[in-house]
Formats: sequence, structure tokens, C-alpha cells
Amino acid sequence: MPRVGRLIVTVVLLAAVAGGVAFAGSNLSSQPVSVAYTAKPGEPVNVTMQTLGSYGQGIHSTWVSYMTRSPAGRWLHTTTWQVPAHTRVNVTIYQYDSGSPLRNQQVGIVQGTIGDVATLNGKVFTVINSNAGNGVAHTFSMPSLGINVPLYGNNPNANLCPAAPCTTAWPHNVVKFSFMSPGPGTYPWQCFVPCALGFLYGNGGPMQTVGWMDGFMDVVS
Ligand SMILES: [Cu+2]
Repeated sequence: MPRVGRLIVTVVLLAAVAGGVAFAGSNLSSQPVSVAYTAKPGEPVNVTMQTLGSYGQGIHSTWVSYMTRSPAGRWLHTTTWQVPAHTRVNVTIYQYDSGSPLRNQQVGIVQGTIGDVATLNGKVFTVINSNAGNGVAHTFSMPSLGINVPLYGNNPNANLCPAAPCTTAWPHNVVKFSFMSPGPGTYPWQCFVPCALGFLYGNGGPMQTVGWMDGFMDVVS
């Protein structure tokens, strides 16, 4: 190959590599932050989240979302959190969205939590009949651990929280449950209600995006 040709090939290759690095970098830096929950040995960690009907700001202001509260009490737009291994995880979810009947009644059943139960506003429940009352808004589901918890909807005619982060002044349901964290690893979780309004069958957009209706539990030793 003539020297000029070799130079051109080298420049093109370097540009491609630089482009790839920049692309990977911008993607990595746009990943939501991870909230670290720590505990003394033998003590539980308390994970607190909220679900809201529309984020209310930014380019995806109409998207449904989860949020996570940091141990310091700040609401962060993330669905990724870190917990210690083999530790009791107490989850509290403030649910601010309306609900609907489920297409798949299976996800109306509480599964995989300690006792296979959860509480809704302080009352123990094992299943939500989504064809009655306000239906189910979202689920918290971690298939690799067999966990599924349906989140009961709010009355759609109520004055629902319009933007993040919602405060308890807005109509809401409080759902609590616990489970034991497994060994170290990364465990994906998500919502199984097709709640993405305006997307095909409700399954696009926030349903496929980490930081909205999908997240990760990082378990560390
Ligand atoms: Cu959802």
C-alpha cells in the first residue's frame, strides 16, 4: 500500500475508535446513578422508592417513572441501587399513579417476598384483583428472585401528582414488603404492567428504559 493510502487508513481507523469511545462514554455517563444502601451486620436495609404517572420535566415529561430516595432523604431519578449480600431488604414504595385492569392476572399476585405477602397502607395482602377498585398501576418484579409485587392504583378522578418528585401531600398508596438479598451480583428488576402510554401496546419508552420502569439491584459482599 502506498504511504498516503496507509496514512488515510490509519486516520479513518483512529477516527472510528475515537467515535466508538465517545459513544460508549456518553452512554455510560447517561446511566442513572446507583443509590448505595448500607447496614451494620445483621441489620436490614431500607429501600424507598416512588412511582408516578408522569415525570413532568425534561424531554420525557409524559413518561411514567420510578424514583429512588437516597439514605440522606433526597429523591433521585434512578432505579439502580446497591445493597449488601444476604441481608433483609425492606422496601417501601409510595405509589402516586392511577391503575387499570391487568392483561395478565398473574402479576396481581404477591410472590417471592418474605411470607409471600406485602402490605397496602398497613394492611397485609397477597393478591390484588385488578378488575375491582382502582386496578393495578405498576409492579415491582425481579424475575431472577421470583419476586413480584403489584402496586394498587389511585382513584383516577383524584387530583394526582403531576410531576416529580411527588410528596405525600398528593394521593398515594404505601406498599411495603421484604426479601432477603442473595449473593453478590447484578439483579435486574422491572414493572410488568404495560404502562407506557402512547407506545405500542404500552411496552415502549419508559418500559424499556433503565431509570424509568426498569432498574438494577447491585448486591455487594
Ligand atoms: Cu409501570
